[in-house]
Amino acid sequence: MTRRSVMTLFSAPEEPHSHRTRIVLAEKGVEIDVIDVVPGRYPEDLLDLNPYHSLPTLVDRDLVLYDSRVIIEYLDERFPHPPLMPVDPILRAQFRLALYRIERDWYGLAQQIDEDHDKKHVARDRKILREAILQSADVFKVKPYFLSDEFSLVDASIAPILWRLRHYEIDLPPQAQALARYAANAFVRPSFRASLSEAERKMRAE
Ligand SMILES: N[C@@H](CCC(=O)N[C@@H](CS)C(=O)NCC(=O)O)C(=O)O
Repeated sequence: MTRRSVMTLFSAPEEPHSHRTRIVLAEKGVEIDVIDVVPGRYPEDLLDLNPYHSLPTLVDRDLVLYDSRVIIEYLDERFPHPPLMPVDPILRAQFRLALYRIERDWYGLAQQIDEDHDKKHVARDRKILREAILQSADVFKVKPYFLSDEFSLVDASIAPILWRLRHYEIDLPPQAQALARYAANAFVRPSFRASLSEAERKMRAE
């Protein structure tokens, strides 16, 4: 079911912060105008609305939000079903901590890989990101999703990075089966398929 909405998302079609926002929108079944923005070529409206000119930026009537974390938490509260955060305060705190670490470590490195022009730096960042992902692999043995039977904001944040592993030229070893299974679970979700931009679809085209 789609809900009527007048929201607009300014989105970077190749970029994980925008991707996780599109996944959450699709999970919630929110109808939205997605405006693909090429970084550096921002529409006038966006320059007026967001002092940081960052993507993604969400416009919901008079409300303008930026920073993907602020946006996805807002969407989860504005459209409570299906809930994408646990109810228990301790679990919520653990999920928030996971979001913090994914943003700081994985998203930070991914951005450096995409933006740094120094080959040595990129090779170093690839290696660090690969190790960080492998270090977390045991978490994915426990449940189908991150510490849960239900898909959450944490999964919506991890999936864009796992989707891009080939794009980042990162191979996972055969021992990382649980991680591969977890990724496959996320990628087959209708919301995940619906979230993909053309450029993202091509990232894993055979
Ligand atoms: N913390 C922000 C980071 C987003 C981000 O880095 N977006 C890039 C994507 S292209 C961007 O807008 N860069 C251009 C800029 O910051 O001017 C978020 O979570 O939304």
